[in-house]
Amino acid sequence: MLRLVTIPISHYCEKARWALERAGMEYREEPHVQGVHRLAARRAGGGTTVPVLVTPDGVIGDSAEILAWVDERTPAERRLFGDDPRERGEVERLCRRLDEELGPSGRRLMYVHMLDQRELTLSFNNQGVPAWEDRAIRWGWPLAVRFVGHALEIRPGIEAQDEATVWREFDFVAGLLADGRPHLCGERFGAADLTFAALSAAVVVPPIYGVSLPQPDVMAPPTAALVERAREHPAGRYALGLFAEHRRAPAVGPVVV
Ligand SMILES: N[C@@H](CCC(=O)N[C@@H](CS)C(=O)NCC(=O)O)C(=O)O
Repeated sequence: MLRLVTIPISHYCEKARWALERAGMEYREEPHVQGVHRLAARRAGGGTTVPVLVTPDGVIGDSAEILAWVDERTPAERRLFGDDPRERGEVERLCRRLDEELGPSGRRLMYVHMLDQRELTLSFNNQGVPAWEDRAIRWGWPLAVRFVGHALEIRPGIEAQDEATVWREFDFVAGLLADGRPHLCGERFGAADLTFAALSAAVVVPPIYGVSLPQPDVMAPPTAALVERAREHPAGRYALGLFAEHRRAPAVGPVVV
């Protein structure tokens, strides 16, 4: 069976889960907390980031490559990428932009908010991870905060910069949709849509997701205000609509170990 090494809340991991489940591929998820994920990723044969997908063809340590691998094995009518090479190039360019801009900025922005809300973060961060990892991160919370701060290069004021990047990328996506197109790159739901929706999850915090996420009513007021603003943005509304329409309860779900 396919194995997917994850940090359960990670939006890059959500990209991989969504693609696998949409394609009806059975897989076993191996969720880990931040820090331990590096050991797990390496042990599985990947690099230092998750998701890592272990397949009979080899190990894939990048979410965009996982999408491509899954797509090659998906029936034509369900594929995320079209056949036309020029159109595919455009889709890949857009996905790369989202992976490089929206993904890291939205993630760091939300971490800055959530690391101040220890109890709330612990209530959803550790879903499905081994018991010792859950205990370790609770006990060593200050260390975990330092690890994440270092890994993400969090420094005072960085959240203002990240928030500006998030709104810029949301405006960019809303601009694409403004001509009335049903999806980001064509008539059908595709890789750009899945990538945008999954990566926007850091700020729109969808109620439908691979693991349950806390909703604004339990967040600190500045965090709740950020999420509400993202949800009201035309791009945020688009992302929530994609989750509602295309991220249904999977016929084949992950087997969490
Ligand atoms: N380009 C990679 C980025 C993945 C990524 O940044 N994953 C994060 C989790 S959201 C990670 O593992 N970060 C921890 C680290 O860098 O140690 C992909 O798309 O798979």
